[in-house]
Parts: sequence; C-alpha cells; structure tokens
Amino acid sequence: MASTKTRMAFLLTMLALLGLSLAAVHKVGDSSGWTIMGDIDDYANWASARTFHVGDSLLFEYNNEFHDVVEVSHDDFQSCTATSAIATYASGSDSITLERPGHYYFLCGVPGHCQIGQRVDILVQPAPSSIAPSTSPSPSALPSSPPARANPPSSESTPGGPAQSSALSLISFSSQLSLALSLVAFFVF
Ligand SMILES: [Cu+2]
Repeated sequence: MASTKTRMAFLLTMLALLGLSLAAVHKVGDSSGWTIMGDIDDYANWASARTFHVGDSLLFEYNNEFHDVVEVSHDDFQSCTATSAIATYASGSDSITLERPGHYYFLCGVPGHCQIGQRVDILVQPAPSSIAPSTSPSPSALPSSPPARANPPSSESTPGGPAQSSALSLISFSSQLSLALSLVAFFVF
C-alpha cells in the first residue's frame, strides 16, 4: 500500500505539474509578434494589459533577418543602448523564462528599431503558486484513523478489512487532491 509519504510526494508532484501547466506563455505583441509597429507605445500597452509571474515565459517571434532580442539594463533600455547586453537572442522564435520578480528590459538591437518603439519593459510578479507549504499538515493524511476505530484482531482474517482500509486511504487521498485543487483554484482564479 502506498505510504503517506508516497501519497504526499504524488500530491506534491501533481501540484507541481498543475503549477507548471498554469505558467503562462506570453507571445510578445500577440499576433503582430516582435516587429516595428506603428505606435511607439504598442509594446508598453501590450505589457500593461497583462500580468507576468515568475515561471511564465515570453515568446518573441520575428524575422531574424531584420530583428533580434537584447535584454538590457534599465539605463540601456531608456537610452536604447544594445552594446552591453545582458543576453542576446536571434533565433527568430525565442522563448525566455521569467525566473525572478522585477523588471526585465528587452529591445531590438538593430539600429533605429528601439527608438521607434521596438522595446518592452516586463514587470514580473512573484509566482502565484506559493501554496505548497499549506497543504502538508493535512490531518486526513495521517495513518492514525484506522487504529482509532479499535478493530478486533479478527479483521486480518476477513477479506473486507484490508480492502476497506485501502478504500479509506483512497478516499482520504482524493479528498486531499480536491482540497489541493480547491486551494489551487482559490489562489489562481
Ligand atoms: Cu528590430
């Protein structure tokens, strides 16, 4: 039978998978992608219309004959300076995971493009799924409930005994899972 530890490990794995699946991919510029758009504020408007969390990723899609993606400091962002890059991407389809809260600054390093608006300031919020610690002390996970019922030792001989207890553990597991899911739902939605 699965031990409490195994069940908890499974539950935490499920939570981690749920957390991963909830991490968003933000395609920069949406259908326009990463390009020279008409309005100099387009990427600022795009970024301000959404929330970025640690664990989310940005997807820059562009024609890499004409553009690239350069991560820069705040000062270099302000002055459109691409010469002291923190990181440079040039594949034309670059996925960048946001690994820390705070600002990420990106611009196109092709001369003139940043100045006419091809830059974006991404403000990353802490990860929303900081709920893992609160799920661990669930009393139903403890194996103490079957002995508390003071079963006679004859339960060994009845085939219903072990089946019943595994059914109980299944129930407690599914209630754990639904508790976890409702916690996830509470924190995410
Ligand atoms: Cu460009």
